[in-house]
Amino acid sequence: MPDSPPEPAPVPTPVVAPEVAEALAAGRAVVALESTIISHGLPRPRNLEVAAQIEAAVRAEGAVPATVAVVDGVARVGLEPQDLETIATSDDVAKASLRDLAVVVARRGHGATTVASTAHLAARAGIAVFATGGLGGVHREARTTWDESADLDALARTGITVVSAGVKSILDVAATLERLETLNVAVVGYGTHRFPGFYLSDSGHAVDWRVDTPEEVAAIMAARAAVGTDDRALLVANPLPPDRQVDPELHDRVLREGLAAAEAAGVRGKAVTPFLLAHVHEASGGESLRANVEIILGNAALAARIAVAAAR
Ligand code: PSU
Ligand code: MN
Repeated sequence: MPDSPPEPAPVPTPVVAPEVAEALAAGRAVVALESTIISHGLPRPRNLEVAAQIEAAVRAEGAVPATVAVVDGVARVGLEPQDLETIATSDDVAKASLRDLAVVVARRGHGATTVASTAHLAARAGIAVFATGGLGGVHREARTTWDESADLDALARTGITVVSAGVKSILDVAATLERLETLNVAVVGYGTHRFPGFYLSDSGHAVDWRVDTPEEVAAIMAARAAVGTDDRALLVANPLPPDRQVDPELHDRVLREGLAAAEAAGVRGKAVTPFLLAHVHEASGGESLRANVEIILGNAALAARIAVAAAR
């Protein structure tokens, strides 16, 4: 008998951490968290510290955190401390948007999930609420580069409530809001009628709906299920308080320089966002990093309060 070729190892299926699975089964509050902000969005070694603080902020409001990432080829919803450390410190962590997930899993690699892939894996696990810093969206110059974040497509087809401080100000905010409207992704401002500008409390654009309590968001979530529009995302836009935003003058200068530097360096594709964020963090002398951390911690806490209200 000729030797038959070795059986390929089975593909590892996504793993929901026991604590997260138990909370979901009991109907308790869970908040999903992305990991690209940890691996590609924040500088080391601060990133690992912040990753732990984000989870703590969720717990402090009575919800269970579920950070999402691919570790050694296993898509995980809920990470152990050593997994979080791998994503924060390893040099071979791919930025894994939705289309990259299967490649990273098949290769048994590490992947940090973006808003798109985090929302996808979290919703599949039955998680209703997700916190991030800022969403991807339509880039400036998209008319010539066609650079529009895959986050938008994922939000249009994933039933999850996402808390963010708007979209990053490196983007074309007006165009992104138009795309969200086209894609039927609902946007509500938390405590405001203005769409936040990530580092800035106000992007200069309005939103149609304002909510003021987690209970109001939970009521909208229930109504979405009732009318059948819960097959796509609900976006809760949560601004930094005005006295915590980055000085608008510093913000505009640093951003202008960053866009010029990206253009000069020929940065393309999924490298654009990490490049611009790193430039802004460096050029603002830590001020944007301070704001970025406050944004994500504030969003994690609000997401937890919404998840708690929705679980009642
Ligand atoms: N917000 C941040 N830092 C980040 C990101 C968002 O403050 O690093 C990440 C998110 O994971 C988001 C991704 O999904 O950037 C968007 O990347 P792109 O523009 O390549 O789609
Ligand atoms: Mn892009």
